[in-house]
Amino acid sequence: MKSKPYWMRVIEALTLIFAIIAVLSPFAAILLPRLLQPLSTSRQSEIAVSNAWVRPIDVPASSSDMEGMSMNDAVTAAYMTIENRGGVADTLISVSTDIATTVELHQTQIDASGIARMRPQPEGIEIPANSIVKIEPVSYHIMLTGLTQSLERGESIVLNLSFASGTTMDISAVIADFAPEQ
Ligand SMILES: [Cu+2]
Repeated sequence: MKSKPYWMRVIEALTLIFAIIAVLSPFAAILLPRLLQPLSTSRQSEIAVSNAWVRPIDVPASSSDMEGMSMNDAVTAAYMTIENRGGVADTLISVSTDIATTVELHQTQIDASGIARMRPQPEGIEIPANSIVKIEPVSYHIMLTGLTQSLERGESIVLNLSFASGTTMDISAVIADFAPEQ
């Protein structure tokens, strides 16, 4: 039996490649825009996070060797602007990050004698429908305790946010002494 000529095999191979591309292209059309979406936006809940920043802190290298004792003295705070573009309220319920053992949502309140105190917000921070909540030094902060590394100005860290709606997102927070320019 005579084998197929070389040119026919080439055409068959090309046909197969084009068929695979044709089958996969609708998936690419669906997946590519999702991959290209900015890190800080989420389709499902219409929550958008911007201006995230975290205060720098120096964690001595030796302290992390001491079984978490003095390591947990290292404390800093993160801030950000959260916009809810949807018609349903949502709540930021928790934040986590690789670089801190504990992350808590706190509110800053000035008491009768003018002293600023922090109050944990175990229920989370509500982001009402169609509104912007600023987690900023005078209102709320995200408290990071037990840092495992120093935070150097100009670098950034990743924070994972979880909302009551089930939305989770990774956002990048720049390490700085002040909020970034809007
Ligand atoms: Cu605090």
